[in-house]
Amino acid sequence: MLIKKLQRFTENEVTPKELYDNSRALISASRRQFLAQSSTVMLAAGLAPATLWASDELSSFHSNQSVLRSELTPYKYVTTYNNFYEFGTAKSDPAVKAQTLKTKPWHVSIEGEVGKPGVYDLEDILKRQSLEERIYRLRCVEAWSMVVPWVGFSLAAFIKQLEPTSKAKFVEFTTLHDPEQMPGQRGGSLKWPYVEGLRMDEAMNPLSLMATGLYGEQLPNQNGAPLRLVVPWKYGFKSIKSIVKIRFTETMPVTSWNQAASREYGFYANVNPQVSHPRWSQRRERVIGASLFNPKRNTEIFNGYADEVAHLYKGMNLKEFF
Ligand SMILES: Nc1nc2c(c(=O)[nH]1)N[C@H]1C(S)=C(S)[C@@H](COP(=O)(O)O)O[C@H]1N2
Ligand SMILES: [Mo]
Repeated sequence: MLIKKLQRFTENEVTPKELYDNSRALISASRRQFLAQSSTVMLAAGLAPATLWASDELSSFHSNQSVLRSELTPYKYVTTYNNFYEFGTAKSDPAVKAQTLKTKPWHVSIEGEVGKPGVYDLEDILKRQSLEERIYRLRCVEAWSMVVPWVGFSLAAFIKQLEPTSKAKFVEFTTLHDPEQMPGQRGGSLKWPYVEGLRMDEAMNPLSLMATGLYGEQLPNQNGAPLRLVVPWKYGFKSIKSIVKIRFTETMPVTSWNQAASREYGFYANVNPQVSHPRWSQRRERVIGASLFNPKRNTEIFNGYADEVAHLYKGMNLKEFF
């Protein structure tokens, strides 16, 4: 297999140790909360490998992040209440069964309408990206939500480096297909591999994140290690995990959930309290990890990110294109 080496962004390299130390200041706030909320201090004390931080240029938070910070979902829930059907359909399955997934080495194949196709080593991809912490709400179509301090890099910046052609109208993402490692793929809960997609302008929106970590740590396997998408204004199923292929296409990708039940799961899947799932309402959401006395909140249009993304859908009937 041909493994392309990406050119380095900067000449003056900083050592992984320096990068890690610089990043500490940024993550200390979330880590403090993590310490407070984590049942085992040992977990929190475990240091993230230095390679998590590829750059010392960690950008500032989005405006709504200080509000969200007070609502962070405890690490314990973020990493034990998961959807990752490759490891089973129960929420508790991924945390147990994904531990043996081999995430190193990891390669990502870049294909289709793009100037720089090829199979890239994830380590080489990361050398060119600026990692940031971004606090986003993840809203599942099953009507629950959590707030997660993700670590990752801008999908838009990455796409620009890959030089898509003028024919690239959509981006398709594919998860690893390996039934030996992913027991859920031996059964037919979905058609494997898991595929998701975005329109090009959605992918280029500054909110779209390629996540490599959370809570200042490397991404746990159950959360989609070593590389997953996070699109905060869409239902959680768009945020595809353990990505091995990114393909630029002229036509709308055929996505797994849409293919499984097209009446229930649209391609756009924008969070919208006014458009019900055929079998249940999307008006309210259960806050994972919150106290029993405050179990639900009103779901917001575009999951609260309307200022940043509503313009992408101007003139579109959101009931038709759900
Ligand atoms: N490959 C893959 N990606 C996936 C899924 C999956 O089953 N397989 N589940 C999706 C769904 S439905 C949700 S809600 C989120 C859950 O992410 P989390 O477990 O990190 O909270 O992952 C999404 N990404
Ligand atoms: Mo979901």
